[in-house]
Amino acid sequence: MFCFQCQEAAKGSGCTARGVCGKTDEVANLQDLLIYVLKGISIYNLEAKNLEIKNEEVDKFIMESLFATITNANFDKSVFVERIRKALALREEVKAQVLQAGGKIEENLHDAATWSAETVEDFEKKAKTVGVLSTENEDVRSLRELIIYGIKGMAAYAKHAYVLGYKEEAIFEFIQKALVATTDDSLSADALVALTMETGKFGVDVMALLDKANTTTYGNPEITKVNIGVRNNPGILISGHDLKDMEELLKQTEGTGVDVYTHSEMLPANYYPAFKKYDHFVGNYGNAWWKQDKEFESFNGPILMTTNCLIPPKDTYKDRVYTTSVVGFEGLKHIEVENGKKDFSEIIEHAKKCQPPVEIERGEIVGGFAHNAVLGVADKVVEAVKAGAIKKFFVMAGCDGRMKSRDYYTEFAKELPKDTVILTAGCAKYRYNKLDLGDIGGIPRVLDAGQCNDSYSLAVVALKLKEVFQLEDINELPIAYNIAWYEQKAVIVLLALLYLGVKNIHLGPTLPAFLSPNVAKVLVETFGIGGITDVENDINSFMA
Ligand code: FSO
Ligand code: SF4
Repeated sequence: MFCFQCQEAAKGSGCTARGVCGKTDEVANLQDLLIYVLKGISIYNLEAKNLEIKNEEVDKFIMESLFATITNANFDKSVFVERIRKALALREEVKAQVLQAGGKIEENLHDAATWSAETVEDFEKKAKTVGVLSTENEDVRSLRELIIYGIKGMAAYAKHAYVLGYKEEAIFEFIQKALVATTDDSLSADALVALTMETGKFGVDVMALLDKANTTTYGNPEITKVNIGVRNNPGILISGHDLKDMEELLKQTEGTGVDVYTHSEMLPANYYPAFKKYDHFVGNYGNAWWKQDKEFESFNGPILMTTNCLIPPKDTYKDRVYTTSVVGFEGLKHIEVENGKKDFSEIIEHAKKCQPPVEIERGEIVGGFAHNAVLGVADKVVEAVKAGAIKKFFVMAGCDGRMKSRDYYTEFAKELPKDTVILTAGCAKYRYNKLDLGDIGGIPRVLDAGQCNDSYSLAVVALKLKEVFQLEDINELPIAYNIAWYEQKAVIVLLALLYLGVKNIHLGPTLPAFLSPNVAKVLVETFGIGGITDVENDINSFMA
């Protein structure tokens, strides 16, 4: 295996024998092969699209397969074997459709469009030859993978919108176009850079789509105090990003005597009017994903993982973890849609037999500062900026992770001058959302917009401020960007910000291993992207 898609890539260069995340060599290889066959399907499906043949099943399969390969989503070998089989079958179906419709299929098609096998042994053999390192030129490899990771994040967000009934053909088409582009040896580095920017454009589109899906279905997030303590009933802990699962779980647990708590990236569910109305929705338990090994244990009740980030479960609580959708791990119970619905009754019955959660914290945290809520108090914000009460905003969205070096973000938040405000989204917030950083004239100094995809809200706010202050360029605003990344959703968020013209983004705690020196140089020279140093130095340079 060779994998360098996340921030925790071994030695800052790539995981080889086994992933730092716990992904096995076998699973990593099969994920590579799945992506490879997706490229093959896309070669035919783009031609099918030209012929106006609609294949929603194919679009959905590609989207979900990409999502399943995201860091910490699925560790189950059998899932990838099955997906590869399905991919090969779908590829042949689309090919037959194209031929039947009189479409043109080029000679000398890429191997991804023609290779086939039936046995797991043959899959494994092939898998070893189609990974990241099969692209020899390191700059081409770097750009190809940057695009692939971007569309993985895009696919994840597209899937969340999709389950709520929102989709955009152009997004599916772009994902497939990008997959095919990574098989094209004739594309120059410049063409790949242009495609990277286009990935950012579709990143903005997919986040806007998801924002529309979430807010139309569940209302606009409201400024909310979220309880972080516990009650004395058995509970279910729900993690990940899927709001549809959240809704179903709340409905099905109502009146059962079982409470519901969010974990990690599900915290923002507490901000939505449609969920707040449930009395048995108690609040949030715990912190970011990487602390689950301790927090799932002390929670005592069952846990539902709706998306990443899952870490390989410990035996002490393994029997209480349930997965759904693209999440998977050998030996965990998996719940799928049946007759258009997910039945969580097994989890509910399980919860009834468990002890209530052990209290690990007490109190409240405040969030819900998505675009609608912030724009609602825009006058106050603008006034505070004009009066000099707020000197600068710091966008600190992104992800948390287990590296010790991430203490930097807690220190950074603590040391920021008191006339600054942090705008956050994603699980990065857990590094500072429980510090008492105070407020500026009633505006809290940490404004949490929501999940990582709600970084879109931060962009909407920035664009609005640009308009209010009548500025030409988004970079003239008093906003600095100090973003923490971990997995591929953060890649699409970053590309979206670059597409919107945001410059001088600082990315940490380390720069991606998949950026070759030359590609990193382009990002530095064109967009002013930089890493982080130490807190004092960075704050000084940001404030200068
Ligand atoms: Fe975090 Fe994990 Fe939301 Fe990511 S829980 S790290 S960027 O999946 O998606 O922020
Ligand atoms: Fe390593 Fe990250 Fe890949 Fe896991 S996802 S194998 S930790 S680079």
